[in-house]
Amino acid sequence: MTRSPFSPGFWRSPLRGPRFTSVLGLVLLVGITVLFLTGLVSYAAYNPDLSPVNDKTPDKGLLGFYLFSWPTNPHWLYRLTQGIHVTLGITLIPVLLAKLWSVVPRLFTLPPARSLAHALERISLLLLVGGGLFEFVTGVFNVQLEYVFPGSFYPLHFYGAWVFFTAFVAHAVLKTPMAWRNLRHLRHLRHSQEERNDLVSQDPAEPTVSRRGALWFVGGGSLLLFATTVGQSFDGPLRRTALLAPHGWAEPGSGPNGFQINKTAAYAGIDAAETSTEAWRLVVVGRAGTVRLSRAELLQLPLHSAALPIACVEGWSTSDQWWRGVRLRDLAALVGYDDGDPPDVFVESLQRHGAFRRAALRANQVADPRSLLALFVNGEELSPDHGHPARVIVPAAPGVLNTKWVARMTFGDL
Ligand SMILES: Nc1nc2c(c(=O)[nH]1)N[C@H]1C(S)=C(S)[C@@H](COP(=O)(O)O)O[C@H]1N2
Ligand SMILES: [Mo]
Repeated sequence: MTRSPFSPGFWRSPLRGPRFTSVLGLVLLVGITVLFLTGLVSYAAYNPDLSPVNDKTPDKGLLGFYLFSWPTNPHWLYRLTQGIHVTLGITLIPVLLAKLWSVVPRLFTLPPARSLAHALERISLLLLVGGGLFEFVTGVFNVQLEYVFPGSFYPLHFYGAWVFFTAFVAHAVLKTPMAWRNLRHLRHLRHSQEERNDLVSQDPAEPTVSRRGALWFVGGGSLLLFATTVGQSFDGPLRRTALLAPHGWAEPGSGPNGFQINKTAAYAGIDAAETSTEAWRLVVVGRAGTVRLSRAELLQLPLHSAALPIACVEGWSTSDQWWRGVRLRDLAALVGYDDGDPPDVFVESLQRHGAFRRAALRANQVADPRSLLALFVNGEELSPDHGHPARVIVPAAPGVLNTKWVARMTFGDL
């Protein structure tokens, strides 16, 4: 039988109906709201107002209305918010797909629009479905293979989120009351009432699975994705359960420096000759001038320790590591900011190419006594891959702001 998807008898699954769609819809209502909020928060955490360095979304205009100074407390803040964003996003994939499957007959309604209002509703659905798929696909690609989007993931995912969420709010306002009613009256919902719904096939095929079974199947899929992703936010044996996480497989080695590495020194093109004690100098610039420090001179400054994690935008994080080095605010004091009120800082690494070779930190991050230019980790010198001879580490900040192989720091309001 070759019926077209536009003909009423084409979609025959007996699972489709308001109940199935309502359950999935309500799960997404909560889940996508959390995704949107944690996403906005993640964007604020980059300090995009410290343009042009950190801002990967120029011309954001009004959409940056809510930006605020990302706090340094609690020190695991970004680890939590971004862990939730990525893990929840991946976990919701089966729910999103099942929801789309449950309403797919509506995609093929003819005529495409019965009235202006109907046309507008369908356009909003296009933004909703297109926007949703777009956000999930770009998100997964970024987590899995960052370089599919050379430098352009941020604007895509950021603007896409606003389009998607606007359509999502409109859809939720229109549909939530009905979805809620459908579920509250689950047991009392008359079969005859259900039948009037356009999602219910008038000529259903034989069921191969119950509705409840189908929901368990979707939930099981989500649970499986969750269980193979969440481990990337932890160390030790748990990390090895993160089969789906891109770094889940890579063994970061053992010993004090044996925690996850994002880009290796070889990848970043760091030349051992440049990082040797003889060659390397830290250049610090501020209103009082420029100071050049050798490693030996840095070691003469007061050294402090802080237990802080690395938490990447990709969702993975490490537990707290013991970093030891010079406070950023002490470095600010060397170049004219010794009044206890340090400014922003622009940090540049030895690396010549690549997106994350430089970053800007806000004054509140510089002022925190746990913010360090670290020389040691867990009692040992930094390894080349973790940023030897010196790297920035800031509490609660996204990993991307923790510049490795630091060569130059410029203090002053950005
Ligand atoms: N110079 C430089 N610093 C960098 C990066 C980089 O590519 N180059 N990557 C950043 C990112 S995205 C993260 S998550 C952390 C990872 O630090 P780790 O490799 O020590 O775990 O380093 C940050 N610092
Ligand atoms: Mo990162």
